[in-house]
Amino acid sequence: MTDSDQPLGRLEDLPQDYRDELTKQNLVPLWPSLRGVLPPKVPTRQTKPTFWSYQSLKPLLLQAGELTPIEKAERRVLVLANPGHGLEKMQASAAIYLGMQLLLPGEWAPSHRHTPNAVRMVVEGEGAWTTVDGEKCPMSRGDLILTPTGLWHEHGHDGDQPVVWLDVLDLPLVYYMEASYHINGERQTQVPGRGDRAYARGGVVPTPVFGRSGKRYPMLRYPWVDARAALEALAEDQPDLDAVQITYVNPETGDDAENILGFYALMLRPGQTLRLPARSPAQVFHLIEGGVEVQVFGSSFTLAEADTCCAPGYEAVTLSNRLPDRPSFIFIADESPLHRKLGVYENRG
Ligand code: GTQ
Repeated sequence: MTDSDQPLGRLEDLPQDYRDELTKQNLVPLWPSLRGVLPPKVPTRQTKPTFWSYQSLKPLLLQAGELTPIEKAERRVLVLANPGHGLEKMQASAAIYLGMQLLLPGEWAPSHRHTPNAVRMVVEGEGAWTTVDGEKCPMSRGDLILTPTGLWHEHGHDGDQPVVWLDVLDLPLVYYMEASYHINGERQTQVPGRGDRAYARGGVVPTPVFGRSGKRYPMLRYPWVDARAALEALAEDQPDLDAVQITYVNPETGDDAENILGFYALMLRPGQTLRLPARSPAQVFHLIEGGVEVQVFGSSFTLAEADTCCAPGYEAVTLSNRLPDRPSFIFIADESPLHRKLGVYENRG
């Protein structure tokens, strides 16, 4: 037995009148809780590997469209909640919030801005758009749209079928920090200019006379056609490359697209199995195309298109493409930018 395994004194070992006096003065003895907050070697994780089937949740989401008008919801969302944290906490992991949002033809989710950062991954339906700080971003399947901290955003829908997208926010962390709030605003006026066009070609960036744009968020929409083409080119160009993966970045600086959560797209070659090493951040996997089995920490999930699952940090994850003749494409969100900034990022292999 090493020192760190020594059992420490318990609360019950202390006389009741002493404990009462501590409580009266808002004091707590550390030692009965020390191992709880600083467990040996591996952190305690509330985040349980959890799977959400799109086919199963979609009828409930459409039902929400009948039960609750958009005016009564503002954002008509079913939250993908991790039972390990308690469903009422509405979190997928310590820092990640996931929601499936429904917008029906003609509906409008009014303009607001808030401190948490968000992205939307479009799941199905055509004709919707999100306007972010005046830039109107069309929403097509697989597109990633950023609504970073403090930027005005509203959603509208000119198509004729329901549109569904996956919201990924760092809400649990920002709420925990007591820094989460929103402000409602007026309908935005569209401004000219589209980041997804200006930055459509990698390696070259717009350079107005006085230098680079200097915008923290120069690109707000990452079209799936471009991300997918980048993955296919990578795979073709490097036949031996295992992790055919791209990161969604700020095209001006190469930094992560947002400050707290990281966003990636991964292509699995036909029949490929890929082991992701055990790293400290929790992760979310959402299948854009194909069929994938995800194994993590004794759980195994079979993801069909539009299905989502999450994995706690400090666990290796194995991804297998179940299709022998076609690639599969996964959207991944994780807590890496946060862990790196805090200095707690680990890769344990
Ligand atoms: O679309 O602005 O899932 O503000 C949660 C909070 C979506 C949104 C969510 C939000 C939004």
